[in-house]
Amino acid sequence: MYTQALNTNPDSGERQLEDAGLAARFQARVDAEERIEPNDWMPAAYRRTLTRQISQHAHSEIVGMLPEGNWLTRAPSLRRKAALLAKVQDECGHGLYLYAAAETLGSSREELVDQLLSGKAKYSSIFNYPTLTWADIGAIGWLVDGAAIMNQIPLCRCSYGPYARAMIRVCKEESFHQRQGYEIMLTLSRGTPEQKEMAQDALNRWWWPCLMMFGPPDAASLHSDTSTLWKIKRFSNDELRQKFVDATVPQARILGLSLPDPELRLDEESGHWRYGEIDWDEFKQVIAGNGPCNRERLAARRKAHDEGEWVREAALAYAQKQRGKALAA
Ligand code: FAQ
Repeated sequence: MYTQALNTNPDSGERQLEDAGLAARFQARVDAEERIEPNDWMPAAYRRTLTRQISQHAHSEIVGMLPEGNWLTRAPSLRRKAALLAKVQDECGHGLYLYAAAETLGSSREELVDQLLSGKAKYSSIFNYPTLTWADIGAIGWLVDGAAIMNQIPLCRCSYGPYARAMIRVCKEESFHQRQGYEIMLTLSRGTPEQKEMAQDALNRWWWPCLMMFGPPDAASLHSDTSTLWKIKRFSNDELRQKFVDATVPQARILGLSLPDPELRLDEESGHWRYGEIDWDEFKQVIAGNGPCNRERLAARRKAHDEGEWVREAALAYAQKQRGKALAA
């Protein structure tokens, strides 16, 4: 184990030599599939990239509650409402584990949340699309959670221990989310012609944004090379996108729904479903803050943050009081 305390005078040549040695040992540990833990020495860039990815992942879970929260009061039955409520609460829990994992890297929760609220930190592009009908809740569970699982299963083997461990529980819960979404789609697609049409319309609107969730094409990915070297990423953006398409096409067929891509075809040789061109301009617009709901989502988060200030203050005062009691005892 190499600790941060080994970093001495930042300007000395000795420090550089020491860092080179530490960096080599760090990489050897990663290559040997050892887990890196919070108190271990790690390169500053590894710490930065993990803080960025984990906190953006946390923000995605928290902002991701908003499109579905919109339907909690309008779920078509008590059973659907209970399942959706449980799902949205799980997402909140995922955000909390992930903020806690990011905090182990040295940034405070307040700093990370400020980055979201100020628009400096990103969150997943997918949550900037509106939920227009009940079928959108089915499409989110089936496709958005399906894409999230595809991306997150490999993160259970990420080199950073706290992130990898958080992902295990998150993935188990996402798998329930995916099934609740698919079941909604199955019910609608076997229902009246209007219900089937509603399911098809939701699929048409969510399909392409879901493919964008995996990030830019490999050639345009900024962080993939280093994240792969450090075993944060185990598969590239395009590899995971392809796995998702291959898994989802047969599911759409069972539903009797068609994917909105005239170029979709099975490549017999490779066994992969080849898909048409993704609109990367739309992706860039959405991550630049100009998607259909970006402003609405951030405004909702800012309002919740402001209105929750008294709760944070009260929780802090209570914790201080408890600590005082424990010290006095
Ligand atoms: N949206 O160099 P890369 C969920 C940014 S959780 C927005 O390829 P990287 C659960 C990227 O940050 C969904 N920005 O980046 C749920 C970078 O910008 P930066 C969230 C995106 O990190 C379900 C720039 O583009 N999941 O859905 C997106 O190596 C239902 C260059 O990209 C995670 O966060 C995007 N889609 O790979 C909740 C998983 N894609 O940071 C509610 C963890 C890329 O330099 C309801 N994250 N960018 O300013 C990851 O696996 C990776 O961060 C990737 C991106 C694969 C997302």
